[in-house]
Amino acid sequence: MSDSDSASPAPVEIDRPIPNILVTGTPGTGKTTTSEMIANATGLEHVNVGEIVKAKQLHEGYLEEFDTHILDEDKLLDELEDVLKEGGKVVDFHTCEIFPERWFDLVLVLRTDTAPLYDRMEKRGYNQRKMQENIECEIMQVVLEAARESYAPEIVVELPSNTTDDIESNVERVQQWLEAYKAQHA
Ligand code: DAT
Repeated sequence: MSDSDSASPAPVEIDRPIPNILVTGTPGTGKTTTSEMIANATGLEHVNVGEIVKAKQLHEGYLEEFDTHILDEDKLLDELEDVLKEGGKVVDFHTCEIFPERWFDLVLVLRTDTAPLYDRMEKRGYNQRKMQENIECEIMQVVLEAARESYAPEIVVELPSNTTDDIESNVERVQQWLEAYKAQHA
């Protein structure tokens, strides 16, 4: 299948002078670290969706077996709609398919090899079940496939996130992309 597969969504043209970027990927791939660095380098504002969900209780309880909160999607979308309408945000979340396509101008999907991903999750104290699920999710490229099904292929970019050098070069790529975007939308 090519990137221009006819089943993929067409690009949604929204004329925002400053773009919104979604940084997504399996937990532990480096979304928060990368988003913070993008924000520091560009002046865009980091929106950590996981933190908002917890702080504003946008969930319907906690699932102990999976060590995760059950997201209240409607409440979350209502909350974020206002935040994102001005543009200029770097949104960091492990799920990408729940958001309206029109919200984002660039979708970065971070990818990490099994060994470093395992180490990072172990350091975080994830239980075995959660680690195994996330490793499988990463190997099966679940988030990448979801991003490709939910957004126009030309705005979805897969980026390696195994080392700190990867983070630096990813941030540089975003800086270059942002300059081009701003020039086009000036
Ligand atoms: P996420 O937000 O995707 O769950 P994170 O940014 O919180 O991930 O990173 C988890 C841990 O892994 C954190 O200690 C920083 C480290 N890390 C993330 N990306 C990395 C990378 N590309 N190289 C080295 N360490 C990384």
